[in-house]
Amino acid sequence: MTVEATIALPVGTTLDRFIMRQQENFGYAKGELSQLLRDIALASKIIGKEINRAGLTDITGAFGRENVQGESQQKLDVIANIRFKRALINGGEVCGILSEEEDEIIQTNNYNGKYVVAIDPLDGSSNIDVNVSIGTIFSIYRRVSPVGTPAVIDDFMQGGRKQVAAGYILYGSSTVMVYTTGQGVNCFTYESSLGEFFFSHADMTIPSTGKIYSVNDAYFDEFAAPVQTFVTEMRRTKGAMARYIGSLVGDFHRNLLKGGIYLYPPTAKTPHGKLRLLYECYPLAFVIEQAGGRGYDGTQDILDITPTHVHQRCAAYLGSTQLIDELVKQLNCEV
Ligand code: P6P
Repeated sequence: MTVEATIALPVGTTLDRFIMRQQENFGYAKGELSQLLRDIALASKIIGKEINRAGLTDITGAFGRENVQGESQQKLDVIANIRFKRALINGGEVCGILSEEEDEIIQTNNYNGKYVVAIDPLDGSSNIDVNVSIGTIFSIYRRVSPVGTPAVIDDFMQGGRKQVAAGYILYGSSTVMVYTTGQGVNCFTYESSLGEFFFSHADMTIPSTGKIYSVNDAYFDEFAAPVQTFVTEMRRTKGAMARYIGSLVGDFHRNLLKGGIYLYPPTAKTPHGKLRLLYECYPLAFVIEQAGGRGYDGTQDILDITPTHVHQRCAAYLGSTQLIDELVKQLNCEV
């Protein structure tokens, strides 16, 4: 290493520089998707700052309204929704947004925007008040409606395999942005003193198996017998670890790094599953497949599900390929 490098260590590759370099791999790219990813990163920096100060400002707790899911909105759910909408509207690349927090698709009036975004602005927000990691999940499609017109529902209903990019931001012990454009999965860690995301994990790959299983044990008796058998087998695995923090992005990210499986099976309260297809399961299934894992809904790969409603839910099993394959075997032998 040269003297210069030892006395002035390189700080690393910023997200912006990485995106620009990746853009060169897309012949047709004119920078719109790059700008869109930067817009998402900008909003996440602002949200991350507000989350980290939540205890000092009056933005914890319930907002006093329910969202389209009938769930009590936390104040930070509303703030995150506003921040991401504003960043995407002002960025100009997006003609429409589907947000977990709003019933209808949001028209940005950027009729020339070539993309639409489906987003869960802040997932797991009930954990904010107890300082547990939370996250943003996003999914990006090229629009199918004509440029120069408003976004339409069909722009969002193309199916998981039509996503052009997807990922998440995890506001945890550090803030990381993980995303894929179909060329593998890369992770960027936020350096708040510089206000930049820096390239920290290249080409993330989930171990082909693992000992971690993430499921809400309180619902065990409501799970279908094959799922109960799978969980019981996991419990008996030597070195098995039950890890469930009630925050999807946190559980997903840990399992992506260490190997394991996240399960949200149908329950009595959520017979079709709890997680939402368009802005939770599709994007995370895209990431996990790109990282060499698998996302399954109990009958098919999540990315192959044909969407029927923008806020529809699905059962979700996300993780290491060998664990999902074992679960599939259990489910099929039930049939
Ligand atoms: P339960 C948060 O509401 C969420 O959507 C995910 O972040 C989390 O994994 C799951 O629900 C927790 O649900 O029913 O176990 O509390």
